[in-house]
Amino acid sequence: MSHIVREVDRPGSKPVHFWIGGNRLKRFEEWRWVSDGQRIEFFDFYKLQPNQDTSLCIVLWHPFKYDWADEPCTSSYGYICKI
Ligand SMILES: [Ca+2]
Repeated sequence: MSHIVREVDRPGSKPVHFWIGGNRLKRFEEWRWVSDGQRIEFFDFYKLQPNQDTSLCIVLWHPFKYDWADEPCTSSYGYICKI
């Protein structure tokens, strides 16, 4: 993940959060990749994340040094389509 962070966190760039295409349909359900429905088997959530009932999508969260956080899927952030 460090190569992604280097790419999105360049000196002087505006801090932005990034969707990575992982979500779940309800709290306590499995996290899956939106692209193919595969179950996510590696997680990089920041401590105490995920932590919200209504946050069902995974985002690289800038204040957490781009560790993962759960956020409401309707929030407007940047996105990463393919690694
Ligand atoms: Ca959260």
